[in-house]
Amino acid sequence: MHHELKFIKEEVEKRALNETDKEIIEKSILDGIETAWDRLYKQQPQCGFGLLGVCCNRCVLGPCRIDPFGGEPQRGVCGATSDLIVARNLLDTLATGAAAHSDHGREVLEVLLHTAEGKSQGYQITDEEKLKAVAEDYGIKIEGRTKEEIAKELAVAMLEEFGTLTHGIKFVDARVPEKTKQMWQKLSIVPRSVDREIVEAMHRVQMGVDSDYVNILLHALRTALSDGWGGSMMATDCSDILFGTPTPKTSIFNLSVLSKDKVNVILHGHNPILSEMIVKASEDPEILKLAEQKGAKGINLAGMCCTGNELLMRKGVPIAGTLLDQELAIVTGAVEAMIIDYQCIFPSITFTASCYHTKVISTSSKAKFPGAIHMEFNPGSAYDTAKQILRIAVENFPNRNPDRVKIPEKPMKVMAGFSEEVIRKALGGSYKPLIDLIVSGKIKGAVGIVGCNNPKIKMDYGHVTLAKELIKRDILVVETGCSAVACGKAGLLQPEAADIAGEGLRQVCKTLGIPPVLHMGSCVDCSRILVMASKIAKELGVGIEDLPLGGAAPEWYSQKAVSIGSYFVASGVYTVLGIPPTVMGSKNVVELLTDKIKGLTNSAFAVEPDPLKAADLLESEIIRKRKALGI
Ligand code: BF8
Repeated sequence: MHHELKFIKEEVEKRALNETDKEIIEKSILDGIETAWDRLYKQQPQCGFGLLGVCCNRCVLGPCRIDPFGGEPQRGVCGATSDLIVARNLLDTLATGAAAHSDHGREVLEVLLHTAEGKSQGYQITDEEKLKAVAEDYGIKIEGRTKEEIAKELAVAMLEEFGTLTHGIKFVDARVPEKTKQMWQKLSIVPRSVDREIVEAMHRVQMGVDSDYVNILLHALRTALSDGWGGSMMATDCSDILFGTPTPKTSIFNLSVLSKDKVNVILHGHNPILSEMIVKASEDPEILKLAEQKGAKGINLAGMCCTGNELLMRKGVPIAGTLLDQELAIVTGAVEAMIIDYQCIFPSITFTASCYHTKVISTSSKAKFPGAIHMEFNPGSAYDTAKQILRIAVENFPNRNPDRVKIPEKPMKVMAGFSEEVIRKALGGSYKPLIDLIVSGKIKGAVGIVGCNNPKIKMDYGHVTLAKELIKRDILVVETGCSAVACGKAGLLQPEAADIAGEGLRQVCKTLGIPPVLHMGSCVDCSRILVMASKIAKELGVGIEDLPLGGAAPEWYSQKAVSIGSYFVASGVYTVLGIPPTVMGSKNVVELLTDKIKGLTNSAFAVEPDPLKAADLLESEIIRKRKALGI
């Protein structure tokens, strides 16, 4: 028994950095619940061909694979080499991610359109100022028109842009610095439309279409740009128009945010369309009364993954955790309902829930989960559905078994809500003060740390270690997605975290009362980072590729992260990955992405699992760019 406990403690230490996570991981082991860590273990050894990217399963001439050691076979049945197989796989992966972000964006646009037409229930246009600013980028007339008229024209223009006949994305014209755009024009990678690049990617990976790995990778960059400057940016901006542009707010993070005596509802997924309405319905007197009748002290909402980030940024809703917390939240035994939309939801979640009293409620027709209660969500009846969903959660409260409940008791305070607009306004309306700080060297540069958790890395270790190391070196950190949540759990999203920053950055943060790690939102909100970079570049009269910036995804897992990393690199931002992408089976592809691309976009990918070494790489790149700018 003693041995067994020691083994559990060791296992828990290996899995996570955060104490509250560790508490519940231990419970998961004691309760005999299978989690992603166990499934990763059972998958060992993972397929070597797959890890290197040299396995091709796209047609039934195969499946084929290439001998990575140079022996036979060196070609698939169709004749594809390792370069081609790797590049095709990468384009496929990236297009999947770009499609995920952009399809989410399209759904937000549809709700904006319905709202402008008065056909949605419970939604309204909240941020008129942002609506007008975005409409201006689209060349839409503002004077003398109602917000609904403007919003309708904007939503239609954006929806049209998904497959536009005009061969262009407006945000690219309106927002990308001229020099960066010229760089893309030279490479023929200016994105033409969101759907077109993704569909063309699917076309090119068909056998017998694109067989040149360089050509494929260039199209991959173009597809990624259609996500970053297209689908994702539309998702961010129209969510702001509907629900408000984020402003600074405080909240709390980690599994301790679950309540002992209220109905706990987790909102998991990505799209704010549903979850915003749940927030509204959670204040409905009818629902609150029902909760009281069932013996609960109210409704406690907690976010998870990027839906969590969306709600935190605009409403200050607490966040229970990241990708790897989804199963742990259920293991607390205190969750009445987990409401899901799409993306990053483990297909096993309903199985986990079946071991406790938790009900999983799916809401999107494109993301059904066997074992979940499906309650389709439509803008026309949004509020009614939100109430119905909450009723199920409340009715489930009496089924909670107090003997199986364990909720950690150390919530971590965070400050979040740093939209580009807020940062700019705090600086007095322009980036001049920030530029001065960078020129003076008080702040050396900035790095966007983004992306997921991955059980291949001790949960949060990569994000937190890298962020701490960068701020120590006077490099400002901006974050989105699960990375921001990881750093929030570690206390880095508080103004007090400036104490561990380098002297220059510390002074700046203390003066402004901000944390040294700024939470800028969900993963589609990486577009906020792009906008910020582009505004700084424009003020300086340079391209984004000239700025002392970096990107990192220390614990990424998702296809979406491949798209984000690629639009960062294509936009000129050097990006370090903590997990190798499945491209190592082609020396040529690796060389292009980590080296030769520098001559094209003044940036590149690097792979570095050790966050301390990743910090070295990012710092030296920032110094290189500073020198080139003469600062
Ligand atoms: O879209 S960071 S695990 S939740 S993919 Fe998923 Fe990764 Fe989290 Fe946000 Ni983004």
